[in-house]
Amino acid sequence: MTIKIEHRGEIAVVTVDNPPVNALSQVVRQGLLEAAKALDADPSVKAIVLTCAGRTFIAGADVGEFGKPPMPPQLPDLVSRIERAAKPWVAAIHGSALGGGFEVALGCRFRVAVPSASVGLPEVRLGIVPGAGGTVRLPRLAGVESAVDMVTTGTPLGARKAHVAGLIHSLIEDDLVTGAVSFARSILDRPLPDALCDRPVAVPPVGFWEAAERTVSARAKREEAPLKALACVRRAAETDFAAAIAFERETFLTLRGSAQAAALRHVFFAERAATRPPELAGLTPCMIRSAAVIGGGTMGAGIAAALRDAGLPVILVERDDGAIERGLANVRAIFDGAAKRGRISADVAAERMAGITATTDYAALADVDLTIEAVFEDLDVKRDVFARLADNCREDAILATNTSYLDPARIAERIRRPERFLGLHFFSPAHVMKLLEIVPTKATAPEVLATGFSLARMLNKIPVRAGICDGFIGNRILKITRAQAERLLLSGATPTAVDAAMRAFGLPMGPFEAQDLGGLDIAAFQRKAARARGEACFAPIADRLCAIERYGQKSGGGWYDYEPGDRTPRPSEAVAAVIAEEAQGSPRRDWDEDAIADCILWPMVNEGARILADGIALRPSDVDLVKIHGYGFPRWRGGPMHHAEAHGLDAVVETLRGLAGEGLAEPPCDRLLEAARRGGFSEVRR
Ligand code: 3H9
Repeated sequence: MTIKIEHRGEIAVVTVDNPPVNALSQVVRQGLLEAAKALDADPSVKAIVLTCAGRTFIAGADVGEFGKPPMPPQLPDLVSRIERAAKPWVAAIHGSALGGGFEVALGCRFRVAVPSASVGLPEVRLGIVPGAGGTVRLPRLAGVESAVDMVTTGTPLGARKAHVAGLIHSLIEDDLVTGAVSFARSILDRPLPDALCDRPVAVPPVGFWEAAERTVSARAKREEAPLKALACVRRAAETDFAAAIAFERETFLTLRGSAQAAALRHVFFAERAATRPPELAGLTPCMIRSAAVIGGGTMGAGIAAALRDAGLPVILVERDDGAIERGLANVRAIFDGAAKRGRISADVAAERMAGITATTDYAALADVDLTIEAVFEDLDVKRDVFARLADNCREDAILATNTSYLDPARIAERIRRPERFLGLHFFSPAHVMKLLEIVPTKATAPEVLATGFSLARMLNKIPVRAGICDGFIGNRILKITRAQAERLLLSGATPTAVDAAMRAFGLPMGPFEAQDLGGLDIAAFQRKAARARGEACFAPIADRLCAIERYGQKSGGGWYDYEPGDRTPRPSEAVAAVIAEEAQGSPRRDWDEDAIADCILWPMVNEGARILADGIALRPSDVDLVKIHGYGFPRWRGGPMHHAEAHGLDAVVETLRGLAGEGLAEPPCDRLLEAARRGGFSEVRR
């Protein structure tokens, strides 16, 4: 039974049981509406406790229903019915009361919660605004400032803070339902507070809305929902309850059908599917209770910090005492930075650091469950590390490499029990970036692969399985992006125009600014290695810039010039001269922002399709997650594959054919053509 009613004396306990997260699907709405009516009519009931079975309170509307025609009863009507019930409802919250779940709780006259619970209105993260009175009731309860903050960021509030802010009436330390029933009894002979719909909204100070609009629009960049959510709260403050509810509902319904909401829903489900790939269902991952990181450079230090953030004790291995000092300093800088920014306290920073032991002695790794190698990208150096790991670690310890370009299978060639080996490709800075490419070799045992996914969950990262090829999924596409960016320069665009177009598309920075920030030397080093393997690499201008030691910001100039101590990119005459020389004889054309974006994006999608055809990525949504979480592709565009589908694959194919005709891109690959014929990548199953 989805809705269960039980009587504890004069208190009725209504339990929602709709796994996994008690989403408000039609049957839940219907059941709650009927319960509200029945309990109003039952003279033995004086108050109602609303609680949920399983891991959480109601986590929101059923997002899976958003693409379908709405089915009655509507959530706003249910919330009003509970709010106007003849007897007081008490929401008893554990886990998360989110979105529609929190809106139901706001319809209840009282809210109690366990201290570990959280409440919030995360709708903007799905490209929508609350649609059942959240933006209208919350300012009446919490004040306009708090409501604006919660509604426009979507960030939930922990129960303790929510209690202080007056959103929760009481914290229940012991059994939630027992505590909630006692609470309900305690309010029976007291006058009831006004329902939220009957309360006024306190007027904010002069200039508040203008300041909020500036803050929200700067943060939202080109996302539509946060500013619309702000407009809803403003309407709640400036009109009566019914008019504000109508405005919110209209905004919700319009946004629900928007391209951004569709993209964000796609990402929402892709992220959840990524953590539990169906092909690994039923496998038991190995326990990870301790870890070691080999190499304390930027990557190694970031990985060590991520492991410590997840509570694992970490051994950091380096070559000598000097390298140990530098490695520890790198990790310390991460925790000190987090403490400075207020993300963690100084005590927590010290505790994280105390959990790291540094050594040069591989014998110290005799009992670790997991080792992650993050040393120099050189096959022999890495093989040497793994030979030592194999000699010193337990037979069942998992041995992982963080290589970004080398073939993990070749790194593992000589180790004993290669089934415990896999690639775990972190992105820099590893303690921040959400993406983890998990790269099994043919020998990797299924349980070891499954452990990669469970580790990602421990580290709060998005795992994506990648096959072995140059650059795996992400860097293979990055190579195409960079080549396209250079093709644009050779045919008449400037670095400034290309970067501006990609920022206008929604990327945090353009391809040339990004290279200047990261350093051109890293890619040059990789091209050198690739050419030594006999592979062709297209980077005529970047090669010339590296030859004159223009490596980016670190050398005072790269694609742009920089003034000392200033990171503002300035167009460079030296670079313009190199481009002009390299472009001699190439046909030139005019480029506007859209054409530039097409020339970069559609070849990325074409490569994504090839990656699928090669089995390097298993799902188009995996390619999307890689670009969003590893490379800053705008989440509200849904990733390149979703974006291409939403744009129309026929149009993508046509543009690619045009670019290929001008020598500016590869023609569409078979997989892309097939997807275009079938109307989407997901339809193409092998
Ligand atoms: C809304 O409420 C609009 C209203 O204002 C207006 C209406 C008129 N729907 O994350 P997990 C599934 S908008 C459907 O791994 P956790 C999820 O796909 C909504 N399904 O668990 C997964 O399925 P599977 C506002 C949902 O314990 C499974 O549940 N609410 C929904 O790590 C487990 O998910 C939100 O945005 C949903 N709403 O975290 C809250 N939510 O097992 C979104 C989850 O088949 N949800 N699923 O892969 C969350 O933030 C987390 O799920 C939560 C639990 C924190 C609750």
